[in-house]
Amino acid sequence: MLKKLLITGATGNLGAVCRERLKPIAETIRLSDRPGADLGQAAPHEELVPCDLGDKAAVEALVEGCDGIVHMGGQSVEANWDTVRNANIDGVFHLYEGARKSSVKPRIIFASSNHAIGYYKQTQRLDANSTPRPDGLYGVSKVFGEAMASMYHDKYGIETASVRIGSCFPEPKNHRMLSTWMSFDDFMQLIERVFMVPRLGCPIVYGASANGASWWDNREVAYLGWQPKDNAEQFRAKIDAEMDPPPADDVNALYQGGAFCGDGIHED
Ligand code: NAI
Ligand code: 15L
Repeated sequence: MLKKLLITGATGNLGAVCRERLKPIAETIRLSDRPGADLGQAAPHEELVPCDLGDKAAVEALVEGCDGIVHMGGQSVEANWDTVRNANIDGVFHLYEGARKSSVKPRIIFASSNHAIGYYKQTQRLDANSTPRPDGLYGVSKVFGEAMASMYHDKYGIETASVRIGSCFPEPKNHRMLSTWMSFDDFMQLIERVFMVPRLGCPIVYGASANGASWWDNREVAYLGWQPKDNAEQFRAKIDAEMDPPPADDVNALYQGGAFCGDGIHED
């Protein structure tokens, strides 16, 4: 059991799920989000520590003493460079500097994204050795995060699972997500396995359920013992009834990153 688990981005979609579901794996959970975000009341096992990821001193203090970190905080879709840089470039540097300086060496889950590999065609099959093909500034920031995880592992032995999350929502919302969807149950099981396995290293994991239409191969991380149980196929008939599939020449049908590949650079 972890002594103190830090969850960043705790008021976000996935941070809130982690807050609710990860209680059994840690004695204390330290919850953080940006100042002003509504973290609510602290339960007896919780600590609330708001801070902006762009504030180096505050992030280093946030990380101190935590033996586990689920790093969900950050800019979670495409945005202008200042926004992406502050949360996902500076923020990740601050988090790893906090980890390096901490009195306790933490194990980290980094919420990477399928947008780190978004420009691969949907006809291609990827595994942990597939080189990045980011589909925007946001995707580039996730590649940066994976590189930071790798460097801090090689130099300082800090272990991180970089999870290239597909689409983690209650249900898949469109035809593309029949391939990219990850259920909350499967994600929580993955997080538990990452903290349970004796040696983690610094793997890349594709964050998707056992989808019949998957593009991703997680054989390289079989040692985690993660066995996703859900399959987006259970929603195919519902999605077919709700919408037409995208035309074959649409980015949503061509590229793994879908609509993000059709988005330009956000200038402000
Ligand atoms: P979200 O946008 O709901 O939550 C992100 C949280 O980070 C928010 O609560 C926000 O206030 C916080 N945050 C943003 N900038 C910050 C800053 N400068 N300082 C402190 N906190 C800041 O996103 P969601 O869906 O919960 O995703 C969590 C993580 O997983 C994100 O890093 C996202 O990029 C990644 N991800 C999520 C996917 C999904 O399907 N939900 C897919 C791929 C990656
Ligand atoms: C992401 O990286 C986003 O954080 C999430 O909101 C979804 O857009 C997801 O990718 C996706 O590609 O479906």
